[in-house]
Amino acid sequence: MLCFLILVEYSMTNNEEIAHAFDEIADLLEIEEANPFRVRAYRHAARTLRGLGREVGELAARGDDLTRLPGIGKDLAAKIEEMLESGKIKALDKLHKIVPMGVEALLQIPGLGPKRVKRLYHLLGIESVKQLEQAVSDGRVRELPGFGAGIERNILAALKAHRETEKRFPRAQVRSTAEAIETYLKQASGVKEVVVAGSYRRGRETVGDLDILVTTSGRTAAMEHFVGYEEVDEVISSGTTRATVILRSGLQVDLRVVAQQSYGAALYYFTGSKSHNIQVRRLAQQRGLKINEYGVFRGKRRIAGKTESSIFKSVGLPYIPPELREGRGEIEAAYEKRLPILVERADLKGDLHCHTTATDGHAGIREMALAARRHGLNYLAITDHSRRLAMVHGLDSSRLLKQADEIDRLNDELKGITLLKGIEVDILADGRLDLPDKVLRRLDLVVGAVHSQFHLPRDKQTERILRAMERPCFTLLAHPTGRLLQQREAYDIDMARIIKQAGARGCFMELNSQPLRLDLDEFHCRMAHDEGVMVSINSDAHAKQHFDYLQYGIDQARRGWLEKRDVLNALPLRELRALLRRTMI
Ligand code: DGT
Ligand code: CA
Ligand code: CA
Repeated sequence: MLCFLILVEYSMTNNEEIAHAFDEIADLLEIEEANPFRVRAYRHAARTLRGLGREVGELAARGDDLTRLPGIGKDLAAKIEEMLESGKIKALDKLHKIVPMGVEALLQIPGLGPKRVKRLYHLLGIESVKQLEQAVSDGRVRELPGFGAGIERNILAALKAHRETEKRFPRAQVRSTAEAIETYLKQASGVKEVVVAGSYRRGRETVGDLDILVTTSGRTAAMEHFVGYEEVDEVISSGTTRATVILRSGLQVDLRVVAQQSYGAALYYFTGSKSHNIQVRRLAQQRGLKINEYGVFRGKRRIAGKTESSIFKSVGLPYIPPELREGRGEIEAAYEKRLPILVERADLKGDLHCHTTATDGHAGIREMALAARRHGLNYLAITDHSRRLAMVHGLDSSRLLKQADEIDRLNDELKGITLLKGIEVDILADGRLDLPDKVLRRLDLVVGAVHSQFHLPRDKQTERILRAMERPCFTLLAHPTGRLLQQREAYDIDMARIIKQAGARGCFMELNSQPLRLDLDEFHCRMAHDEGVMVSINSDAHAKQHFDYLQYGIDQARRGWLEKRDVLNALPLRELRALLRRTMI
């Protein structure tokens, strides 16, 4: 709390940020058909601020009367002060709530100012980019006053560009590309460090483009080498210090070449996120420092920049891991020395979800066990599907019990890995489990999952899962939302309620590490962390090599602020067993 007060008290916003906020207010007021004089007043004030030649914060701190600036009345002076003090303006927050988000998004489309957006919204009821596309193709847009065929063409072109920039790639899908480019760039003469920064380094589940940073002694050699990469389809731009290309896969790659002494500053800057960077820049300003991609400066003197740690140190912060840099409270936490110590792959002692040839896996129990051991795991739960999933030959009671006997035999024989007896039991539409309690009780753990009826209404779907969690043997909820990145939406459930209930019931949530699942997502992980509900980071392996997926789960867990103590399968086997016994009620 203390640090939060410090941030507020010294928050130093620059003229451009206030001008930008005023322009936003003007746009939204205009869309809301407010008094044109008010709209104009905000625009005028924004112009004044941009042309001021010195920071308005300095004037305010000196006690100058801001109403003496051209176009700034009492009301606007108060808003400037509000922004200087708190970094935001309540009136703007209010407008954001009134104007639908999709309408605001229309403002981002080139050629659509507030006047045209207002007409689209009020005359045609358009509230999203998607609806705009439909209206254009229906020919409704060109009929509007102030539009016409020329504007329509511009909008179409802008919509096309918009669609392309919207395109994001699952991170796992670009990983091999990122690693191949890294290796390739290291072959250029004079290249020293190569690192992929941006959202990729922050471990986001999808990335918009790759941002690669290179330090080198000979700039042009690195650049020429880069644009000559065989996968490059189109060179968008290339200069001496930066280049942008599009690969054949459609993925954009930005390259920056920096001097060794700026490496830390550039790595820090291009890792982002933007909102994290802006918050740290404010801290720097409070200390009279300037921070950019070349370093941290007091006046003309560079005081930091060689390493990332030096950047954080210069603003009085400990090192913040990239996964946390989203401007979601990590700076306050760092200040108050309560940053989480994020879980690492090496913390995982076992895996509680995998399949074998008994159902839809590609390897037998023994092979899976040996593969898990090679991946450094001490225990592995065998959790094949239950009978309801007939197309994968799901296990009925008798096959399941036979499998349990086989596991007992293998445990006598195998060294360095312990198999646990489990099942991925289907949660039926009414919340019952697909196998009887008396059979489930014979297992070490019961993983419950939804595989059907994805479209139940929110309360029904939530109740269904809550009811399943009430079953006496229920251990953990697998892939809790069922989403598949860019392929299938999460089912509509009240995750806050489910996580709370897991806490009350003493059962657990899965973070499924399959690269297109990553389910729980980062927000849900953080919810679990906040509620003290343990998460099991599982591979859901269907083949020997799938234990590699655990790394993706770890990346996601770190974005969700999870620590070792939040992770069920970071427990040593003995402690895990004790806990599992307690969940059986
Ligand atoms: P993406 O590519 O959409 O998945 O997300 P990022 O975070 O990789 O964003 P990108 O590629 O646009 O920019 C890379 C980093 O560069 C970003 O995380 C922070 C930094 N950056 C870009 N634009 C700005 C800016 O306007 N202000 C500041 N402070 N940093 C920026
Ligand atoms: Ca990027
Ligand atoms: Ca970029």
